[in-house]
Amino acid sequence: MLSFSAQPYDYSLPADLHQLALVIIDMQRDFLEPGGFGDALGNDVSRLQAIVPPLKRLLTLFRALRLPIVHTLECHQPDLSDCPMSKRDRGNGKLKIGDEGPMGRILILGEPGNAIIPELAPLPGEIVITKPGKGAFYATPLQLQLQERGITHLLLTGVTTEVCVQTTMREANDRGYECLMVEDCTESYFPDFKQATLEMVRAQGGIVGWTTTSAQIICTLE
Ligand code: C5J
Repeated sequence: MLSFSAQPYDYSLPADLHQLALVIIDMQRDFLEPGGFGDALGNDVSRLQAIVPPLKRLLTLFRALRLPIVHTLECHQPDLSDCPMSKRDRGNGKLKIGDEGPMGRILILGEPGNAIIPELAPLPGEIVITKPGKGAFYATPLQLQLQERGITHLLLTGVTTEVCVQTTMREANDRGYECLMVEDCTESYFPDFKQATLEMVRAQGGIVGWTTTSAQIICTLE
């Protein structure tokens, strides 16, 4: 069985690598570009760009090896029927979910700003999950899609580390998946929150799972 160095201890890959999926959370213009949801909440969105090159390398390797890939998008229906008022009303920004912004309506499915950034755009055959919440299992068919493919191991990447990535990882951990967060392929608007999340995940013998770098994964799988 293949394994590689991770924290808090080595991560073992499944005997059949097709049981391992790369999960890319919310790499959308809404979070990475000025004028989107992240910007409307008052964040410096430029920080998130740093993870695009290593994440692209990991994605390219998964594509070359024909291993499962999951993309998620945080989004709402145009009529906001899946957006709790508590979520829409939260915050003091000028623009709220559903309002017209420079890239179209904020966090609305199908709007230009809601799309995944072009560098990481999904290809046909890759799983794409649209989700109204922070966790990718809440109100989505993700678990069914993973079960249908026999997927047991998940590499968690994307943005933001302590919100949608960590929430999804905790949901997956409770459902029995062997989860690993890829340190240089996830980012937060708040560096301290990212660091704290990595430490939380791997504390207590890996209470939520493992963390490691994309280099460890790539040199094991290549
Ligand atoms: C947020 C996310 N931060 N993708 N969403 O609202 O982390």
